[in-house]
Amino acid sequence: MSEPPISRGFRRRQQATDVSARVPPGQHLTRDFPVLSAGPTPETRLSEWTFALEDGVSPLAEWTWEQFNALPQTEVKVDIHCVTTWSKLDTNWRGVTIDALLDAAGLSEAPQDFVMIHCDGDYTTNVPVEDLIEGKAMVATHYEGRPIAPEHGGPARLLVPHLYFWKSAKWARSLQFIAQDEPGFWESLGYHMYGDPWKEQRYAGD
Ligand SMILES: Nc1nc2c(c(=O)[nH]1)N[C@H]1C(S)=C(S)[C@@H](COP(=O)(O)O)O[C@H]1N2
Ligand SMILES: [Mo]
Repeated sequence: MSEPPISRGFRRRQQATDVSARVPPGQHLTRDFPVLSAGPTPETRLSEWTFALEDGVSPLAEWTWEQFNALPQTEVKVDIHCVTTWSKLDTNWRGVTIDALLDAAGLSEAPQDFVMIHCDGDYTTNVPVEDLIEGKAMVATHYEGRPIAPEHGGPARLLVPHLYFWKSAKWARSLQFIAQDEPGFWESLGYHMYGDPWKEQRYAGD
């Protein structure tokens, strides 16, 4: 099996020479990589792992682990911001962009305007389609050159670095396109529906 092509992706905020200009309001920098999980780390065998796209309740596409890893790969270096106030600069990830997934599914565009991400362990989170396409997000399989550790969302997690990190769903298994925005797990518990760290959209009403 030949290796898939790897490209450099994600437009990012212009690299600020001043590090403090890269830290959103109310955040502080950390060098650690804290683990934040609402439940236990699921153990899904790669032989049973699939990743699916769905339009409402209709299946659109599904990939096995082997098929998923044969899709075009993109590498990014991005800053991440958790709502618990830590931010981490220059994290390196590799995975499959949502554009590449749509392409591989034979879709010229997303069928609906919103997405619910579903995960092993029943975590969900909602993101508008426009925040996932045009190089803004990926389903990542590698962190700092290695497979993502299970506690950090391996084998595959969503990466939407321009929103608070709770949107970067760990153990992601499907993207469900939906017509109306609906709250996911944290959003149902009072967190913001969108979660822009630069606007400090932490809780509903912010
Ligand atoms: N499936 C799943 N994804 C999740 C979470 C979770 O509990 N379950 N926590 C979210 C939150 S609140 C954050 S800050 C990040 C934490 O990712 P990390 O543990 O790799 O730092 O994952 C997000 N994705
Ligand atoms: Mo978080």
